[in-house]
Amino acid sequence: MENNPIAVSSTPDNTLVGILTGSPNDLPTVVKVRDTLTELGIKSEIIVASAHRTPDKVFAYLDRAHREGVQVLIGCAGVAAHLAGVVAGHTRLPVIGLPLGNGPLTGMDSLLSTVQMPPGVPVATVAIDGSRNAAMLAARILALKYPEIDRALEEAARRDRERYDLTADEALAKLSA
Ligand code: C2R
Repeated sequence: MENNPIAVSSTPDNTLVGILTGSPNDLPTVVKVRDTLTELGIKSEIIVASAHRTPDKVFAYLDRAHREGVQVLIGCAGVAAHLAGVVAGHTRLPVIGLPLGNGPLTGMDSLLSTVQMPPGVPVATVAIDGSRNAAMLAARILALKYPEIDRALEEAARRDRERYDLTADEALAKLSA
């Protein structure tokens, strides 16, 4: 990059998004958040920690995240999903909640326990298992500061719109390919 001033990145090298999740069993859904952030050129990290089972690990991570300049936090959890809310109570960074649908109530429990926060402690809650939107919302917040992320979002939206330029038969052929 040093040889090419045009390619100088406006995005810092450090991790910008911390993704906390309540159990290793959540990881198949939660890695999709990281995948989308990576697709947009955003560095993130996943921490498996539970507000119920390992609160000390949650708080230790939040201390480190603050020190290391993480700017957006995403809390993912199923069933009695208190993780994102507890995180929001311990930081002034923006917190996004991703309710997971892996429990016996298929996510209505996690949705309500993530979204129904008391006034003053907001958690921006996305849909049940809405891993892509959790990442997209984090990216939109970061795009206010980093033009490169804004451009990546613009490009992702352009690619998404391309699907609508196909005829129905072309789209069908693509679906069955
Ligand atoms: P196990 O599969 O490990 O028994 O966990 C996890 O996110 C998981 O979806 C079952 C579910 O419990 C959730 N969990 C929470 C929290 N910690 C774990 N909701 C929390 O702190 O909110």
